[in-house]
Amino acid sequence: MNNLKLEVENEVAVLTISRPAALNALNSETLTELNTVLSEIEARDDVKVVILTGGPDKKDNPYKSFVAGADISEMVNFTAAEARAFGMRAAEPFFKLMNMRQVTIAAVNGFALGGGCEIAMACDIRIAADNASFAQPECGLGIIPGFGGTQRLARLVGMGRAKEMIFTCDNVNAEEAYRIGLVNKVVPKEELMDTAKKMAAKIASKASYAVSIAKAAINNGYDMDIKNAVEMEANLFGVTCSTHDKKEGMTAFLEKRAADLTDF
Ligand code: CO8
Repeated sequence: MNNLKLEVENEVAVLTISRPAALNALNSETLTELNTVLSEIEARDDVKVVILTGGPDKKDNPYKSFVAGADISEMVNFTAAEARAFGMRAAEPFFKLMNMRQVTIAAVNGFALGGGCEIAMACDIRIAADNASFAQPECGLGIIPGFGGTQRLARLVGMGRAKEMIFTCDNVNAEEAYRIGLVNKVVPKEELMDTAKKMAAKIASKASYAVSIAKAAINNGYDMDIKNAVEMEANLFGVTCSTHDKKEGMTAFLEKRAADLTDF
């Protein structure tokens, strides 16, 4: 991979987007690599959580940029058809981040602009360094957020705030992002990766199959009416009741011992 780095340790994958010369902007090559590596990760039983972060800039500053957007130099001459294809090239890996059986955490270490904000929103959980900033600057460039931003931002922060961010292109700092529900927590930048890894370890220590089913229940039910969503949940609850982990988890509780949870 030219633009991504993958490290796996203790059931947690750290996937780093690394294009130092362009503040980790997403070009076609990076999106293709991302799509491939996420498929590979999803097939691995030794990875329970994926942390997505941005690599250092060309001056080796690790807290400059998460992802500074889609690559403007690639988009500048797009025809409508090329633009659509580019959008779909991103949609596939973004849906993988959203729906893969592993939990995905964005560790936002600086600029999360345009496609950077959008890829963070495709993850299950967002942790921001205190210097991180978020924006959807597309309307200042004559385009709209096209990597899911018009849809995911409104779902996360509500329509009014999403419209304000998208129409004004204003930067939102980490504290404001936390206040409006765009990120789950804000930590001093030096503590970002430790915090993300601690949360990942906690999630990985739970019943991983149950976590993946819970993720599917939340995602699938979100766009359903409540009656069908609750019925779908009951069916998935039934699925978890057929597992080793359910028997072991409950028996271990009753026997007052630690559970040996193995399903995934
Ligand atoms: N694309 C390409 N190159 C970029 C990008 C980008 N998004 N962002 C930064 N770079 C490059 C710069 O051109 C510069 O390159 P060089 O050194 O060769 O001149 C290098 O990264 C460093 O950047 P700066 O010198 O500008 O660094 P500063 O610290 O001065 O500024 C900023 C940092 C504020 C982040 C600034 O670089 C900036 O404003 N970047 C663009 C941010 C932006 O507008 N992002 C949104 C892009 S549009 C988008 O994401 C659309 C997504 C949906 C697409 C849907 C398609 C279907």
